[in-house]
Order: sequence, then structure tokens, then C-alpha cells
Amino acid sequence: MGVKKIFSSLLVTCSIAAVVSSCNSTSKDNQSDNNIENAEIEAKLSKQDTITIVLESNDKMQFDKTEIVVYDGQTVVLTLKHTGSMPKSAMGHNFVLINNTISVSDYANKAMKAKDNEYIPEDASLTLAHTKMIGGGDSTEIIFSAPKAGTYDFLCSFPGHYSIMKGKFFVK
Ligand SMILES: [Cu+2]
Repeated sequence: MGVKKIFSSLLVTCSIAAVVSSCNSTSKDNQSDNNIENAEIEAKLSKQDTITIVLESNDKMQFDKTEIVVYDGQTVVLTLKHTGSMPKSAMGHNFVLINNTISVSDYANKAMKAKDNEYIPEDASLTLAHTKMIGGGDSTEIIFSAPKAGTYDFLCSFPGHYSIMKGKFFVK
């Protein structure tokens, strides 16, 4: 390889590196802007005494959120909406926040046997908060105090729904 060829391939490498690094710096700037914005939203939300959550569910057995974030000491006002049209007996949904002493699947297995109690297990220590079961077109609200800081699970306890209808509930 001649000197001239090495030089020209070096030039190509440098110009590619320059393009890549300028791309990187652009996306980093955007990223840090987003982080600042998110930090501002978080700072604002964390100072509120009450936090409002709207969780939607549908006829396809889905929640519209897989993560909910609240802050230690807050009062949580949670509205569960069922945007579908199927009846409660076929496509009922609830929101259940479970204690982190039990897994989602173990809880769901106990819930399945509690039909007479709207699929909420009788052992009250397992459930931190729950709405009633609703059908298509319905909406329901619950108000509860955020549990102590940590990561919790929420689910719909209608038989068979928890495998899709579940998410993480973070208390920061
Ligand atoms: Cu459900």
C-alpha cells in the first residue's frame, strides 16, 4: 500500500468519524433536554400531596399502562376506565395493587378461587388497594395512600387476565 493510499483512507476514516461524532453530540443534546424536562415534571409531581392516575382497560384484555409512578406519602386518586363494550361477566376488569410479599401468579391463583369476593383473595394482607370489578363502558375510582417507597405489582384479577393485564407500580 502506497503512502498516498494510506493517506486517503485515513482521510475517509476521519471524515466518517467526524460525521458520527457530530451526530452523537446532536442526539446527546436532545437527550439532555429531555432529561431536564422529565426531571422538571418529576420534581413538580413529587411535590404534590395528591397524584391522579387514569388507567384504561379494553375488550382486548389490555391496560394502557405497564408502569405507574407515584411518590412516598402521596394520596393516590386512581380512575379505572373500561373503554370496551363487553359485560363484566365476560370481560370484567379491576385494578389490584398487591403486596410485594406475594408474586403476581400466586396472587392470581388465589384470586381465581375468590369469585364471590369479586376475585379478591380473603387474606387482606395480600392486597394493598383495589377497585371494584367493572364491565365495558364503566368507570370507577379509588383513593388510597401510597405504600412505602418500593416496587410493587398491579394486575387485573379476573381469571386469566393477569398474564397480560399487569404492570409495575413504583413508589419513589
Ligand atoms: Cu381484566
